Amino acid sequence: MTLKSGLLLISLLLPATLWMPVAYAEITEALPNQQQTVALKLENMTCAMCTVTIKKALQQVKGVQKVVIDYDTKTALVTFDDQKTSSAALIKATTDAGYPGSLVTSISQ
Ligand SMILES: [Cu+2]
Repeated sequence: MTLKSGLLLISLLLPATLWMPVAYAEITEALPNQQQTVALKLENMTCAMCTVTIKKALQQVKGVQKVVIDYDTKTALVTFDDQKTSSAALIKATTDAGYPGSLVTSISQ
């Protein structure tokens, strides 16, 4: 290998080694926590106690990390691990509790 081709090789490898820590950080951040947030529109909410019942029902679903219920808009914002549960399972949980739900939007994080 000549000195010239050696330098060329280093200049080719250098950008790759600079990129690697960045790519690696993205992978390690994304993998342990496959978080997803969905908004569910809920039926039958008539009083403040309903929000407590729905919140409890959603929190019992394995993989659910955060539940925020908005009584005024009759929606639940649920953050969950999509490796452990799904929006269909969340809807089943609220429906079983007496509050049929439907998916409004899916916000990936
Ligand atoms: Cu109620």
